[in-house]
Amino acid sequence: MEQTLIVIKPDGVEQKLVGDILSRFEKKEFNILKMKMFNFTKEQAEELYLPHREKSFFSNLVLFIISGPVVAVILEGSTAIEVVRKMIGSTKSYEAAPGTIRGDYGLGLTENIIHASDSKESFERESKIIF
Ligand code: FUP
Repeated sequence: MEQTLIVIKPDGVEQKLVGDILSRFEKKEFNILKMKMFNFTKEQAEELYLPHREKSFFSNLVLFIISGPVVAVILEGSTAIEVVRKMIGSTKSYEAAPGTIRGDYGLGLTENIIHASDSKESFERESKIIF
């Protein structure tokens, strides 16, 4: 069994997608191990997106993720990291395949509904910031 972290971003919460998104992961047989709704502080957000600190979109990304409440969840299941990444879809929502979360709910890039850890190392680092 493997664990991964998802964060439903402020646009996902605003669009009332929390139930639908959690339902997808539950139907896929993931266990919900931890869950919390909260607002990121600027410091936490900068820490989360540290790997992107040199990118031009960094400050917009931080401003967006602190703009409203988010829901963070630790999921557990077989090859969770890879499967959850497949279920969320491509970073650019307008390119994400239909049937994926980003593919089904929006066209944004910075505002792309959901975050999911992309490796074991990211999961360890990111979940410590939040839980
Ligand atoms: P992902 O792992 O799919 O969330 O994507 P990345 O780690 O590459 O990017 C992290 C976040 O930065 C994405 F959720 C969206 C945002 N981003 C932008 O705002 N502009 C860009 O050009 C690329 C990414």
